[in-house]
Amino acid sequence: MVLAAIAVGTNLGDRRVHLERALEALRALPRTRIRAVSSWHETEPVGGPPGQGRYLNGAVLVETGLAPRELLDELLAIESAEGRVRVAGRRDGPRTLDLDLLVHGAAVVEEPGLVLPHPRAEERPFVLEPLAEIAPDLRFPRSGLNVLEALARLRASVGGRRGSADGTVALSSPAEARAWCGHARARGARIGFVPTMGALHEGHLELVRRAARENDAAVVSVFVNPLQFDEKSDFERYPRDFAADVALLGPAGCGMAFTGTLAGFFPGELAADGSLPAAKLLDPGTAALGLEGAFRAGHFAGVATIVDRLFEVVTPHVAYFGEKDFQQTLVVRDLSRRRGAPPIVVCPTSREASGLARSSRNERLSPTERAEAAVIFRALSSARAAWRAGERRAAMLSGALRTVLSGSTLRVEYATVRDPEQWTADEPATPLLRAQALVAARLGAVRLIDNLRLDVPDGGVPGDEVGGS
Ligand code: PH2
Ligand code: MG
Ligand code: MG
Repeated sequence: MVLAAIAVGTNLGDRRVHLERALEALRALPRTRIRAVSSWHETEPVGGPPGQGRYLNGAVLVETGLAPRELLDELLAIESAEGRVRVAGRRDGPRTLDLDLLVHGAAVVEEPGLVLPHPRAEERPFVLEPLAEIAPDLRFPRSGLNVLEALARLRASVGGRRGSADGTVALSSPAEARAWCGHARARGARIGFVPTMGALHEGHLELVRRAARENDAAVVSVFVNPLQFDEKSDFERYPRDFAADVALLGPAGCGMAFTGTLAGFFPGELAADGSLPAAKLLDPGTAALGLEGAFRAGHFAGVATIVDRLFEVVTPHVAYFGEKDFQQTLVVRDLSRRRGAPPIVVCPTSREASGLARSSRNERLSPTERAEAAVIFRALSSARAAWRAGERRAAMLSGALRTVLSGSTLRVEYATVRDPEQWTADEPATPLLRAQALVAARLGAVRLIDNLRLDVPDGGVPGDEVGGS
């Protein structure tokens, strides 16, 4: 018995009826058992005469004792029983039913009427996409690629290396992303990775442009990670529109963007209720102590766990994070040190003209609130002015923050100062050599965070390549 894969296509007559009857006939084949059937994919005709209708395509995996030629003859018999007509004698014309033998075990055959593996299977999305659902690991004996790898190669060749106006390859699962990245690396491409939760704005695009500039391929993940949300309502309200994100990523030079589900990131690891068992969460280390770690229980364990998995999927040469989530950059740097890679590049916070740090959550602010939120940057700037005037005591610097914030309606969760290179859960009591001012505050239903390095000329990031090797 060997595994054989069959492609199914139809674009004439009642297509669903043809497909159902094809399955019935396949079930009735001698010495053959159906192992899996894909869903039906609506596809645009590829090649062939103009004006033909859309196809329904699918794939079937069978276990068979029939030899390749025997199975092929059975498939041709099923096609003719279904009234397949060759319009104008063309082999690429519309058809009531087309059954193509794609792969028959390890058979490599080149005979009249029978070429195995099917010579065009690996070039056709309408073959590979359904087949990937049911047999992602099935190998094409000639190229040696499995179905996911062949799909990745196909998309990479269509998508181009650096991305173009619409050249971003958009993938819907971590498994496909892993295969795409594997191919990119095999071609020798250097991968720059930007993990995101989508709802992309100019700040994200600055990271992506930099990743594209400094590498052969910029890869972006778009995943609203449930593990890092401490508030269910925040998770539910987080904006999601993958197609809109992909449309922004092409012009920024992104080569591949992918999304996925928690189950896709952690196959076989979720509990029955769809959650990730606590034992699978990573320890986020000491940088997670205090501030965000204190106000958002479990947040950094969720961040570390997904970032670790993202790094494993993408295996980037370098990863880019925004300084806006300052404590997160410390947690991720720790993580990458423990793993030995990748180096983490921290990029300056992108700001609106008012100084407000760009954030997907800003979308939930009213125009009035948005104007009011700029007080956070004024507070940070006031602390920096105090630093420049010679103040080195944390309590006085954070006092400067709070003085400005107290004149607003923001509900401050913390407004404080840390040594950015020696993280402590609490505010340092001895005079600082370096200082990072950090603020978290709520405005209406929205929680905002921001921070500013005080001891550099314009709040830039000194030595922005940190962690890794
Ligand atoms: N089959 C062809 C030619 N073009 N296009 C789609 N979308 N689906 C098919 O099955 C198909 C095609 C020749 O077999
Ligand atoms: Mg055919
Ligand atoms: Mg065909």
